[in-house]
Amino acid sequence: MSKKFYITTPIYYVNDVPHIGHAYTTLACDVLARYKRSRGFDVFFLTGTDEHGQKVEKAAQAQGETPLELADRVMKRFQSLWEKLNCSNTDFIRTSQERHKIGVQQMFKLIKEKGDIYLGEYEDWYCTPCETFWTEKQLLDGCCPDCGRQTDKLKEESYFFRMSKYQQALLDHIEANPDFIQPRSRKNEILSFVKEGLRDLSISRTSFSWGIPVPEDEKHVIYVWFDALNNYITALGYPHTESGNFAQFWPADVHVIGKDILRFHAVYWPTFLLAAGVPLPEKVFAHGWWTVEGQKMSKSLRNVVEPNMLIEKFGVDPIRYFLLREVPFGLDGDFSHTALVNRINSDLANDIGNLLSRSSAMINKYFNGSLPKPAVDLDVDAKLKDSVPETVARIDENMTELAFNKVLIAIWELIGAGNKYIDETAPWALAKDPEQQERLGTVMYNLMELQRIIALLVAPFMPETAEKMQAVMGLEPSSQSLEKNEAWGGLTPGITIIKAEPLFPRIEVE
Ligand code: ME8
Repeated sequence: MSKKFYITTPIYYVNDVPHIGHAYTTLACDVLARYKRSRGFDVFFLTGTDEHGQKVEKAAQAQGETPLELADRVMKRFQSLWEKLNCSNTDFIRTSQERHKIGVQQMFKLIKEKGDIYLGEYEDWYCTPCETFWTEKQLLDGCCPDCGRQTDKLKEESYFFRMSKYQQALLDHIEANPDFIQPRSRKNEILSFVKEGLRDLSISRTSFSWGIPVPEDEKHVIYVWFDALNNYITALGYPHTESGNFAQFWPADVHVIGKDILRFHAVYWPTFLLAAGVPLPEKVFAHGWWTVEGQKMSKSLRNVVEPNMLIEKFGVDPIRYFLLREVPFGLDGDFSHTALVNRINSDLANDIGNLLSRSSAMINKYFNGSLPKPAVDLDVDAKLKDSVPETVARIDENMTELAFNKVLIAIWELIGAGNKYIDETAPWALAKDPEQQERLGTVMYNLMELQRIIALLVAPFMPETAEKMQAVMGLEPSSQSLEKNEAWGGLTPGITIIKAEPLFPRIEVE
């Protein structure tokens, strides 16, 4: 049986439109999904939308549409962005789908029958005009954070999940599985939260109706997190656990999320699963937060970075590259146009772009576009070839850690080695001496062969660029698995090398 890999993004709320922060998470998952496929894994890559709740119900009302109509409209924007960004997700789950509802209700029933869901009373601050409950912490000077009016302490009947019962089991799991919460620096934050004591969790509401009804008590709808988190298993066919995707892919290998929702994924989710007797995910990875030109991204500051606009201006691959290269995954980062343009001009146009233009132009000039046979091997060649397996090993190691920026640094060192190889071997000088024809041929072969492998390595990050590079060498992208093609010597002498167009046009700085 082939190795499996199950990776998920958060499901995004439909009360916001997609921005660069959402794109970041989904792209990171896409890179890992593509890399794992290239390593021979059977990959299930899930994303989707979180569509229920009072906010969506109200926003729809305000616009004179049904909540489902609103969700249909916004979810399409997410879906079309993922297509544009070349995301290779296997499935797209919506919490309004029947398959999700069935799974969530089943889980609710099962935990309730076990006695870990019970009916109680939920007490919090209620804003009557907004019909919204707020926690003490959410209030602004005691008033509703949305409309600024007075709130009252109110009670509502609610179902509770006995989360307190699973405190010790969760602590034991976190201690026994040091990789469960990543980056490791975030583990302590979760440990101290759990050690302070887990309270039972309110998981239903009667104050709105846009949600999944509680089985056998339909005046309640299941409250957001119990609904949303279950997407990770309902998409695989839960409650059918014996066969199909659930049997093949669960437990998830990694849930990739932003640091804002770590607590829900590292505390609520595992306790739900413990109660339901479902194995826990292997890993939850919380990445950092993007600011824009030094400021928090927000609608009121009108600085929300819209991915479609960026794609139009700079192209898909530069955005994919920039987001994963600029900031170590796990840390916060700042998005600035200057940094983006600098990366495009230096790393993309200069480094990888020039290597292909220079080498393909020389093969066309000196060998009429026919790839020569390697013959004379010198130390400088051996050094270049040896750097390939070293780089691949670094990539494998860093991909496991989701250290995308380190993977890209390693690839760019290899690109740098290629450019240095041209300077050291000075093909233009060899070309002047007819006796050096074989040597010149060897240099040209090695340069192209290096780039055949570089194309494989950059493919998870920049799939279109990899295809363009492969097209220059007449290679079919579909047959390019890293697993089968990483060994030196894949290019057959005599094939035609096309003179490459620049991979990335330089951006003039205004
Ligand atoms: O929280 N920087 O959905 P959401 C980096 N529906 N990442 C960012 C970001 C930023 N400035 N802004 C958003 C939800 N993100 C729930 C999740 S999962 C069962 C339910 C990314 O639409 C980041 O991944 O608010 C964050 O976790 C996610 O968007 C929140 O998306």
